[in-house]
Amino acid sequence: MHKLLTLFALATLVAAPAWAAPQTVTLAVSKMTCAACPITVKTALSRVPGVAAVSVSLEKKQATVVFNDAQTTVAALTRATADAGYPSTVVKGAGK
Ligand SMILES: [Cu+2]
Repeated sequence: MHKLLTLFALATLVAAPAWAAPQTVTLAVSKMTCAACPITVKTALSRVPGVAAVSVSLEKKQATVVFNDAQTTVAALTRATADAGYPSTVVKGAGK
């Protein structure tokens, strides 16, 4: 019985990445200098398919993004901000 539970736990771990799961990532966004910048960044991130929520802080120069990892990747998010003129790097979360 114990062995069976272990196997089940392993199977769950292996299967997990195939399921759609909401992920949260915090990005450090450079070049935000005025009140309009966060709006541009937020719009750029919101347009990425799979993004569920975006909040951008001008004070912290950070964007927090909730996204579906079956539809998009952190790389696509950082590319979106860079394309809008604000290169970003991952601060924490999503580990990929
Ligand atoms: Cu600005």
